Amino acid sequence: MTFDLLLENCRTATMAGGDTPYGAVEDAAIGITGDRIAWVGPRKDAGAATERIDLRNRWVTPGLIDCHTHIVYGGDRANEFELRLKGATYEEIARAGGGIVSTVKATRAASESELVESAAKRLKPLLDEGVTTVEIKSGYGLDLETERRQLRAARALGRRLPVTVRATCLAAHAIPPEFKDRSDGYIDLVCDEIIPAVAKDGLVDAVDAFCEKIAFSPAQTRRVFDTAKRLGIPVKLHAEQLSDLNGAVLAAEYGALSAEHLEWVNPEGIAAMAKAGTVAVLLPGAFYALRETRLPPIDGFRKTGVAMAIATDSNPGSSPALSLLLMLSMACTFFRFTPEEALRGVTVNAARALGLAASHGSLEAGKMADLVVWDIARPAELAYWIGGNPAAGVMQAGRWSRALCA
Ligand code: DI6
Ligand code: FE
Repeated sequence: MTFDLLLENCRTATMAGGDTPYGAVEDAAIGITGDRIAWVGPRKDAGAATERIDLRNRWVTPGLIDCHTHIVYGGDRANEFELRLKGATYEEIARAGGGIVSTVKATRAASESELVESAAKRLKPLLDEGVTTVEIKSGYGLDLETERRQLRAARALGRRLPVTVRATCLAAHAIPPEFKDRSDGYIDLVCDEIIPAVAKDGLVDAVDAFCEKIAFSPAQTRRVFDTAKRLGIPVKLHAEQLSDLNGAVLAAEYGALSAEHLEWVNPEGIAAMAKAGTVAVLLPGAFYALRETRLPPIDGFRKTGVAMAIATDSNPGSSPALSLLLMLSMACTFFRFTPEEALRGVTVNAARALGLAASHGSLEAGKMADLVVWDIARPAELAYWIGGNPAAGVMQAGRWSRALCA
C-alpha cells in the first residue's frame, strides 16, 4: 500500500498505550491516506508514499480535544468579573439575576450568524494551539428557538472551521426568568419539546444537565436523562461543581459518557463512575476563576481507574478560557496531574468523554489523521509553559489546518 503522505523522522506521543510513557515511538513515521492514519511505527519499517515530509525529529501528538465548552454565546460577563473581584460570589450573582441568565438575554438577542462569528473568534486561538475536536454545549437559550439556534451555530462552526464539533444539548442549564419558581414547568418544556425537537433536527450528539442547588435537582435531572434515553442519545452531567447532590452516582446509573467538574464528588460517586466507565472531566479554568479551593479527588480517580479528561469549560462566566494548553499547566499545578496524565486528558480520555474513542484521541492506524507537530524537546513542555504556543503545524482530517513551519 502506498500512503498519500508519510511524515517521517519524528517522535510520536501516540497515546495508544504500550510500554513507553506517552506511548512514545522514537525515530518514527506516520503514514496518512485520505483523512485517516494508515500506519504508525518505526521509520525503518515505513512503506512507500506519494509525498514525504521530514519532521526533523520533532514531536507529534494526536490533535487535542477540548471535550467541554460553552463557547457559543452572546455578549460577555467582564462586568461580573469585576463584581467578583469586589467580593460578590458566583452564586450570589446568579441568584441576583446575573450569571447564566444574563448571558441568556444576550444570546436570545443574537442572530445565528452573530453567534457563529463571535464563537469563531474565540475558537481561533484554541485551533491554533492544536485543538482538532471541540465539544460545544447549548444552554444559553433556554427556549426552543434559541437552543436550536445555538446548536445550529455549533454545527455551522464545524462546517466552516477545520475542527470536528460535537454538539451537546444543555437546555437544563439554568431556570429561565419566565419560569422563575416553576422549575418543574421548565423541565416539562425541556423534556416534552426542546430535546425532542433539536434531536429530530439532528443537532444533538449528547444531552447534559446542570445538577446543582442553583440549577436542577437530581429528580429533575433524571427526567432529562429519561428523555435522552428514550431518544437513544448519550448523556453527560455537570455534577458536584458547587455542592454534593450525588449527581455522579446518578450519571453513572445512566451510563453517562462523563461527569464534569466534580470538586465535591463523594467516594460513592467515584466508585459508581469507575464501575460504569464514566469519564471524569475536570475543569481547572473554572476552579481557578471561581477561586475554588476544594480539589477534585484525583487520587480517588486514579486508584479506582476512573479516566480523567481536562477541558477549558470555555464560557463567559466561570471560565473565560481560550487556551487548552493553559489547562494542562493548571491541571498539573492545581490538581497534581502528571504531564502525561494531562496530555491523556486532552487526547484519549477526552475522546472517550465524547464517545469518540474508536476514531479520535490517539495516533493509531484507522483513526482520523488529526495531529499536531510541536517545537518542543519533551512532551512535558506542553504542560510546562504558561502561555505561548509551541505548535509548529496542525493537521485535521488529513489536511494541514495550520501550515507546518519549516
Ligand atoms: N458550570 C459552569 O461552570 C458553567 N456552566 C455550568 O453549569 C458556567 C456557565 C456560566 O457561568 O455562564
Ligand atoms: Fe461547564
